[in-house]
This record gives sequence, structure tokens and C-alpha cells, in this order.
Amino acid sequence: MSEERSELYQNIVDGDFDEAADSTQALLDAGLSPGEILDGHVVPAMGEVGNLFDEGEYFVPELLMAAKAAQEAMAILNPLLKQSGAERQGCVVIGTVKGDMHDIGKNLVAATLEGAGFEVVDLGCNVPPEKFVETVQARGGAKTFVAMSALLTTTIPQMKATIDALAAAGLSESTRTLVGGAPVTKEFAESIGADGYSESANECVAVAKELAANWL
Ligand code: B12
Repeated sequence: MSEERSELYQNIVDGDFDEAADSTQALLDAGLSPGEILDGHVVPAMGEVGNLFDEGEYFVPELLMAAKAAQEAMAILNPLLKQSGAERQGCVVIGTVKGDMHDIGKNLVAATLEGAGFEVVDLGCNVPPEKFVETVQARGGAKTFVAMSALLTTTIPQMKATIDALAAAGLSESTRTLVGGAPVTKEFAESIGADGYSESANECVAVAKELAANWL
């Protein structure tokens, strides 16, 4: 079984969601850690699905079946990532921004942060700026990371709208913002005043930890 072409990888690419749980379990039984399965199998398989869609080979139904297969795998991996016993880090409020329903990347980032010891409050997708603000306010001024995901060029302006809404509510000092998603670049992140950006879920942990070290 090659690293990238495992049965799980193939199940996700083929949208065989009823087999994805068994193939995830098979990788765990073979001794792989949940993080290795996520980074080595689930993420690359979804990357290939994205490419097939971009090339016109796949259409929305195939995407949905692939997404469902990835979710079956995550249903097994998530609880294990949470149990990893990593040292407790800060709290991250995460969501996909308003108008955007893409949540696969956001879910991977949430699971990876959780596995690295962060407390994660997942607001789901289509999250308006005011919902991020309310959630941070409900934490009573405690220092909080606000992580936003967006996959559409039409929705990335919601990231700036959220950063502005946090500032307007007087929450700039108690929050640090993280942004990501396929159309988001480091330059864009800087231009909207985000505190952190990363291209991948794994890298996001390092970025959040570095911000935490200088802040929490
Ligand atoms: C799967 C998918 C869908 C699925 C989503 C299912 C779901 N539950 O998420 C469905 C079918 C619903 C869908 C719908 C649509 N989609 Co779509 N979709 C995709 C596709 C193929 C893959 C996205 C994906 O899951 N990638 C895999 C994950 C793992 O990668 P990722 O999200 O980038 O996340 C990684 C990093 O970016 C980063 N990251 C992500 N979030 C965050 C957050 C933080 C804080 C950090 C630090 C890092 C980080 O870490 C992640 C893991 O490494 C992309 C094509 C592509 N190549 O990206 C199109 C794509 C994003 N979709 C697109 C479009 C146009 C649409 C629709 C408008 C289509 C339509 N006509 O109906 C709708 C919009 C619905 C809406 N309002 O949101 C376009 C966007 C074009 C644009 N320039 O805006 C794309 C690029 C396809 C294309 N080439 O045209 N889509």
C-alpha cells in the first residue's frame, strides 16, 4: 500500500463513502496515527478531488460523495485526535465565513488544532461576523483565536468584515485572527490585518502556537 494510494485515499476519490470507515480503521490497525492518516491520506485525496473538479472530470455530485467519504473518515479520526493528550493550548473559535458552505478544509483545521491541544469552538459554515463577535464576547474577555476559512473569491471579503467587527466591538486586544482557504494568500491576509495565515492545517498549528507564545 503506497502512502498516497491507500484504500482510504481511493475510497475518497471514488466517493465510496460506505467503505471509508473500514479503510480508515484498517490504517489505524496498521499502526498509523490519526494525524498521519489525516495528512497522508484524507488531505491529499481531497486535493486530487479538487483537481479533478477543476479539470472538468468531476461535477458536484462526485464532490459531495467524496466529501461524505472524507467525513466518514473524520468521524473516526476526530475523537482520537481529541484524545491525543497534547498539552493544553489556547481557545480557537473557528468557522467558514458568511455565504460560504465549504467546510472540509475548515473541519481539517479544527481537528488538527484540537489534536494539537487547542480548545476548539466550531461555529460551522456560513458564519456572519456578528456570530464570531458574540461567541468571543461570551468568553468574557478571555484571549481567543478567531479562525476563518473561505473558499470563494466572493466570500473572502467577509474575513475583513469580521476583523473590522471584532475591532468595532473592542475585541482586537483579546483576539488574534487566523485566515485560510484555497483563495487566501499571505499577501491578502496581511492586507486585511489578519494576525496569521497558513496554507495547510498542519502549518496552522505552528502559526497558532507561535502567536500563542508571544501572547497567551
Ligand atoms: C468540495 C467543493 C465543493 C463542495 C463543498 C462540500 C463541503 N462540505 O465543503 C460543494 C459541492 C458543496 C461546493 C459548492 C460550491 N462550490 Co466548490 N469546490 C469544492 C472543491 C472541489 C474542493 C474544496 C475542498 O474541500 N478542498 C479540500 C480542502 C482540504 O482544502 P481547503 O478547503 O483549501 O483547505 C485547506 C487549506 O486551504 C487550509 N485552510 C482551509 N481553511 C482554513 C482556515 C484557516 C484559519 C487556516 C489557517 C487554513 C485553512 O487548510 C486546509 C487543509 O490543508 C473546490 C476546488 C478546489 N480546487 O479547491 C471547489 C471550489 C472552491 N468551488 C467553487 C464554486 C464556484 C462553488 C459553487 C459556487 C458552485 C456552484 N456553482 O454551485 C458552490 C458554492 C456553495 C457555497 N455557497 O459555498 C470554486 C470557487 C471559485 C472562486 N474563485 O471563488 C472552486 C475553486 C472550484 C472551481 N475551480 O471553480 N464546492
